[in-house]
Amino acid sequence: MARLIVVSNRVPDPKERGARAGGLAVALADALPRGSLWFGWSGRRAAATAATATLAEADGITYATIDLGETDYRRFYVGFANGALWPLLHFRLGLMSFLREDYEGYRAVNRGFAAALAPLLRPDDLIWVHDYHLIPLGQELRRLGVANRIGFFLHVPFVPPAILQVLPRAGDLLAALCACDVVGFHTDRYRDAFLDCCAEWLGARPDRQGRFDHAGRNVQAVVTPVGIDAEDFAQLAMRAVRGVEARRLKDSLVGRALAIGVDRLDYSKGLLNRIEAFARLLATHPEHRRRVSLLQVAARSREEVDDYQRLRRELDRVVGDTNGRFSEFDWAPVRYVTRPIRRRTLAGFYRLARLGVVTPLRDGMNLVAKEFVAAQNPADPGVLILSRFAGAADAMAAALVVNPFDAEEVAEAMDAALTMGLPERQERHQALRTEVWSGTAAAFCASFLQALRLPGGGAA
Ligand code: GDG
Repeated sequence: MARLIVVSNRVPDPKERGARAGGLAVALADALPRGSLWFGWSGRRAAATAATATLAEADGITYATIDLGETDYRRFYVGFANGALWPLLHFRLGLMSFLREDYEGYRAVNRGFAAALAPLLRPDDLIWVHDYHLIPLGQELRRLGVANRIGFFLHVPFVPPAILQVLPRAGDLLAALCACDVVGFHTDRYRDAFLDCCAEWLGARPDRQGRFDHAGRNVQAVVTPVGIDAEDFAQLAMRAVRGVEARRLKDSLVGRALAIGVDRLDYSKGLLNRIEAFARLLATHPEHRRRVSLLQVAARSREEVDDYQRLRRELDRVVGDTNGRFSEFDWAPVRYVTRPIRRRTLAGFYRLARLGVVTPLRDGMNLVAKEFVAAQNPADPGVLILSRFAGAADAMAAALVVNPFDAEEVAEAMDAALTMGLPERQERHQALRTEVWSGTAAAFCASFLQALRLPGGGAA
């Protein structure tokens, strides 16, 4: 078996496993084969970006990390990746800011990553690059003479040409991505948008398998949706619901229903719209007052980016307004937690919840939707409300699928969920469960790697 090299912006600290919020780390940690090497940023900042990686071993995986210099960190990570690409790929053009020096910094860090990774490679390694921070990495590796198979998976949505054209240098980035052999997406829609962009900028003429030639290479665009280790998470939830934290939460509810939201504190997750929809529920359906509490876990994220600080202030205000408006001396509608919670504890909280509220304005996939389903008790399951703009909605039609921009529609879905009878809850849960148990993290890795291993074959 060829060795697998995974490259992602952040490499998790193996000692912190399960402590940090973030979908990519969760999906990969669940599925990496022993013997793999995981390369990327350590999460630490230094005076200058390290030229060589520091190696560490844990559980049969080698972690190779480099520290980032302050200027590179600001231009690459804060500036271009999270100030330009993230908003663009989530359809938030008004939040996108582009500076040439940030773009140059982004390209420079990708060059530096390639230079630090190349000496660690063996000729038959399979290289799997992850996410929008590292779009040009494949091209930089090729420039250093790396001839290995290289795959790239995008964890966020891909946008149609009318949106991508707003980004200066979009054509260069697309061409750079096409130095990879396989480019993977969560859904057909993202892959089709990518192929449309390649047709428009690069003149690509893809076949029905998403294959086309560019600059003397053959590239294949595949759809391989991310999932979770569902059985493992279900077991975790079953144990955790009997633990101290879940019992404390249950006691504090004194028989009221629990609605739960779990997200990084990010404007793509629709947190403001969600709180407003919950306020709408309480205003238009007063029978739910005192009968339900929304626990919103919003783990702080990317606090160095101004838009994230603004969102946090705005969320503080909207939660305060809602609680001020509806609270009574012994009940508050919204419980709002910005400290990260341990994964195991979260699993128990999901299982206690009658309602899972997953309403991003845009989301590549959204693993919380899958975790919520996996954690439920099939005999008495909670109901999932899911945004149609999450990639997860493509295969989870048995959820209550909503448009998160329509507060009334979301409030009505909350009412429907809170009043839904057991047979309908069970029927919907069974359908969702089948989906979550088949689309696991292991299945994701296997289908992407199958495409990467087999020139001319693989997933479509
Ligand atoms: C990107 C894409 C795609 C959240 N708060 C806490 C916590 N979390 C965990 C959740 C879940 C993960 O973080 C979040 O995953 P998502 O998929 O919802 O979102 P992103 O971080 O934006 O991930 C996304 C994903 O990549 C994979 O491809 O699905 O669309 O944006 O696992 O449970 N975990 C802990 N404490 C928290 O407070 N321990």
